[in-house]
Amino acid sequence: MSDLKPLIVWRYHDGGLSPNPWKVVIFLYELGLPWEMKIFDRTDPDVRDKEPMVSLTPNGRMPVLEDPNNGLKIWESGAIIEYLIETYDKTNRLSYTTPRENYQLKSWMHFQMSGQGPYYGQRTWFLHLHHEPLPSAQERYANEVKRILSVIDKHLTRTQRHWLVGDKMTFVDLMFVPWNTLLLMFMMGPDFSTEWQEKYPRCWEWHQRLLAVESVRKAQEFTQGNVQKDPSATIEVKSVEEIEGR
Ligand SMILES: N[C@@H](CCC(=O)N[C@@H](CS)C(=O)NCC(=O)O)C(=O)O
Repeated sequence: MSDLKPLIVWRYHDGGLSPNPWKVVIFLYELGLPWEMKIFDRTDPDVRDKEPMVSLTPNGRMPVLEDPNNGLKIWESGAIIEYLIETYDKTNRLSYTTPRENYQLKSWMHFQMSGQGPYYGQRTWFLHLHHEPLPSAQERYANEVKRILSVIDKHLTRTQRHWLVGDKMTFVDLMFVPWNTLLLMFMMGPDFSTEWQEKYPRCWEWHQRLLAVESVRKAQEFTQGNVQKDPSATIEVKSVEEIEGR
C-alpha cells in the first residue's frame, strides 16, 4: 500500500476526543494505510457554510474522509468504515463474506451507529453540555448506556465467543471502542468500572481485549496526544460524581 496517497480525515478542533473521528483512525492504523488529519475551526460560526466543508458533507458533523487515490469524499463514520473495509481489506481479514456472518456484521454495525453512538452522545450532552441540569434525562441516558452494555454482554454470554460475529475480531468489534473508552473518562466516571465488571463481565473482558489491540492503542495515543499538544482545546468537564451529587 506504499504507493497510495495519504487518506485525509477531517475533524473539528475540539481536543481530539471526538469518538467518531477516533473510530476512523483505528481503522487507518489497523489497515496500515497512509493518512493525515485536517482540522476545522469550530469557533468560526460560518465554517459549515464555507468551502471546503460544503463540498465535503451536507451535515456539518465529523468525521469526513477524503481518498485522493480516487477522489471520493465520504461522511458518516459507519459509511467511512464500510468504505475502508470494502476497499482496503482485500483479504477480508476484518469481515466475512458468508451471508449469515455478513448480515450479522451489518446488524452490529447499525446497532453501533444508531444505538451506542447516539445514546452515549445524549448521555454526554445532558451530563456536561445542556444549559440546565435535567436529572431525568441524565438518568434516562445512563440507563440506555447500561442497556447497550447488557445487550453485548448477553450476546457474548450466549455465544461463548470472544468477538461479536464469528470466531475472529472483525470491524464491528473495533467500532465500539472509542465510545466505550469515553464511558470511564467522562460519561459514567472511573468508578463505573466496578459496576461494568460486575454486571457485564463478558462485555468488560471484550472491551479489555480490544484495548490491547495495537491499532486501538495507537489510535488512543494519537487522540490523547492531540489533547496534550493542544491544551486550549481540552474539553473541561466536571466529574460525574459532582454533577450527580454522589
Ligand atoms: N453519525 C455521525 C455523527 C457525527 C458527529 O456527531 N460527530 C461529532 C464529533 S464525534 C461532531 O461533529 N460534532 C460537532 C457538533 O455537534 O457541532 C457519524 O458517526 O459520523
